Amino acid sequence: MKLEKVLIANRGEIALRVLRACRQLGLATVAVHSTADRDLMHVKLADESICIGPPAPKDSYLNIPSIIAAAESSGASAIHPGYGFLSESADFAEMVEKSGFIFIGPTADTIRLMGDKVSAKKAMQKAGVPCVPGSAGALGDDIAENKRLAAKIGYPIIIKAAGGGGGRGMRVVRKEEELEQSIALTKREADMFFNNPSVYMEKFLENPRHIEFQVLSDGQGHAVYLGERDCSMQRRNQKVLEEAPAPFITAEQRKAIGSRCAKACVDIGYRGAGTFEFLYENGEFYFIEMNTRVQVEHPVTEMITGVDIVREMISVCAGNPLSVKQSDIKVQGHAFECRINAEDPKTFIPSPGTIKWLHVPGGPGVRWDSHVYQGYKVPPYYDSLVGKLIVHDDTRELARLRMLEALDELVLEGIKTNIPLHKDLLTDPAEIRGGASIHYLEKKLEEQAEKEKAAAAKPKA
Ligand code: MV4
Repeated sequence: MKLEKVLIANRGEIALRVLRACRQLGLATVAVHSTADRDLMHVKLADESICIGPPAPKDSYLNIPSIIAAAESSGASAIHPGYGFLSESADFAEMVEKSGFIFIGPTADTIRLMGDKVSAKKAMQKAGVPCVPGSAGALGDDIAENKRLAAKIGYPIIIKAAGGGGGRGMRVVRKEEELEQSIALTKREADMFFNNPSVYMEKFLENPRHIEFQVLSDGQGHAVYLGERDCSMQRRNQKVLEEAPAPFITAEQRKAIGSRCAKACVDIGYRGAGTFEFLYENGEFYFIEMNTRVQVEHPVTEMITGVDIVREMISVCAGNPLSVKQSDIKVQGHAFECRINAEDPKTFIPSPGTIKWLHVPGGPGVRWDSHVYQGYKVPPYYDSLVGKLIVHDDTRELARLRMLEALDELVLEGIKTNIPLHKDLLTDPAEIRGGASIHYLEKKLEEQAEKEKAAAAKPKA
């Protein structure tokens, strides 16, 4: 089928990012939006727009029949799901394809394979991607057998839901006495949350970094890796600051892991943009999950490789072969991304409202991916991301300094933002060094809260 018109089944900055890529490819665009999102920038810019329901995501951005109906009535030929919402719903992808539209992402079967973390791990192991040591598949009911397995792996271990991912449905077990209970509890939660009681076991890594590899694959036998990102700076599974390349990862490591990820894509007939998530500890990479969508933090990879990931994912899903080959791809310089959220920088409580004043930084190597404008009212119904500030420079230190300058120039008034948190983080000795673990930010925030409590309790001299 020829691709002429794309329906964008998302909102906010990613909807605008997809619209820009469509424009560049000469494709017409259809924006679908909730009643709370009539004023979104991409709705104004799209060739057509259709209201698909009330503010609650389940009634609009997660409403499959409404979205398919909008595609029908607008004559769109493809649907781009963005990230979040329906982007990793195999049922949605299947419905889209069965209704005669192109799903801009992998096939429903691939999404299903990767959505089940047990089958994903098996597929990746088979393709030669290094995985966390653990159970060969889902755990059975034989307690003695599970105890033997845990002893062999070595405590601490972690029990994870096969249907989980992104940090939900996991439990760390530190001694054998707790194993039986922990498996039972995790199974019950998994059944409730994911409608799938299946769980598996892994060695628990105490202090890893989160490093992920970006891939692009055309489903016609070609795949490339675009290097890696370090996303270790996170709080409650929400990434805060990302960078590419990952500090202290060598070109040899990049090639060794990246080429295995690309090969795995060819093996499973992967189509579109994808991310292989790894934990990195003591110099070793351990695969944990694959994300089958475009990710929030894709711009840092675009900055260091010069590849337009969103344009390329649309192109390959339209049936074109990859426009880049591995030898074209060079990692150049260093990039950071700060996620700018409408939230209190200390309590993290969301801060929706009207943006009264906006000034965006600029200059060489500065990029602002955002849908917001002066006078725009951030609605309370969705996640609090209002923009992504991305910088690129020749070295990590120059990029860090460039980000600090850009953060100083960025003005967003009328709502609270986490800009102060970013300024603090980018001057933190551990961030200056690079390579902090996934627990660093939460520990730092805890220590800061302790100090403030102590200071408040102390009577003034
Ligand atoms: C782990 C782990 C330690 N050991 N698996 C959390 C999110 C989900 N994607 C996987 N997660 C983890 N899996 C083993 N075997 C620690 C985490 C983890 C984590 C991983 C990435 C980014 C942030 C995290 C925060 C807490 C725990």
